[in-house]
Amino acid sequence: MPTVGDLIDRLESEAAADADPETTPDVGIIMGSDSDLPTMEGAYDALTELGFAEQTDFADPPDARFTFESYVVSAHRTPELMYAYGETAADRGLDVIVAGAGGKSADLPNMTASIAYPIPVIGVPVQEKSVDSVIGMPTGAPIVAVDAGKSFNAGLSAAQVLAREHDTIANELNAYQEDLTGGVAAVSTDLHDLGIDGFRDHRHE
Ligand code: AIR
Repeated sequence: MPTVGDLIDRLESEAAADADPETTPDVGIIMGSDSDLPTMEGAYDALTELGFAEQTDFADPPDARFTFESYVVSAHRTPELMYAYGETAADRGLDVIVAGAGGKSADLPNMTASIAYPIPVIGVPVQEKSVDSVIGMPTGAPIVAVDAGKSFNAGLSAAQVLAREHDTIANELNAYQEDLTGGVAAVSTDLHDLGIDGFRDHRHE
């Protein structure tokens, strides 16, 4: 069974590898527990919708140009791993981190924001009760955060950060927004033209 020490060694050797930035994961998705996965999957959904692929092997990137990786990192159960992840993030080629944690002591996003600084961290409070601990940072120690559970938006925000440098991602973001707008227009037209009863029937068809 792999140990936390093995994972730390892995991160450190990847950081020392001086890999070509085009082959490293662009976005790191980390969460306090695998029980956060159903919530954090939204970030995965957003990024895959924008054409990102998941990188499961640092040394063997997928064909897609833009990639993300995912790890469980607990601020309280594995603080050394949290430090290693934040400290190696830049050298491992990450440009932005999406970090989610739940419970009242949801400290992974805020601590990672300080350790990985100046890499931006987008915090996801997994539950409503986690919001204060994610966003409550002192002056000078910034974090960007989304509302409780809104990891899909965190994925979009991560892409926005990368889009400042990469036109391909900006184009994907614009196409996504056009689809969203078109979807509202279609629903609005149907609601009006079919009437509420007709719209309900149409939905259940
Ligand atoms: N958590 C894990 N390590 C530190 C914290 N704060 C959070 C996880 C999860 C919650 O504790 O992010 O939302 C419960 O975790 P578990 O593993 O008991 O289900």
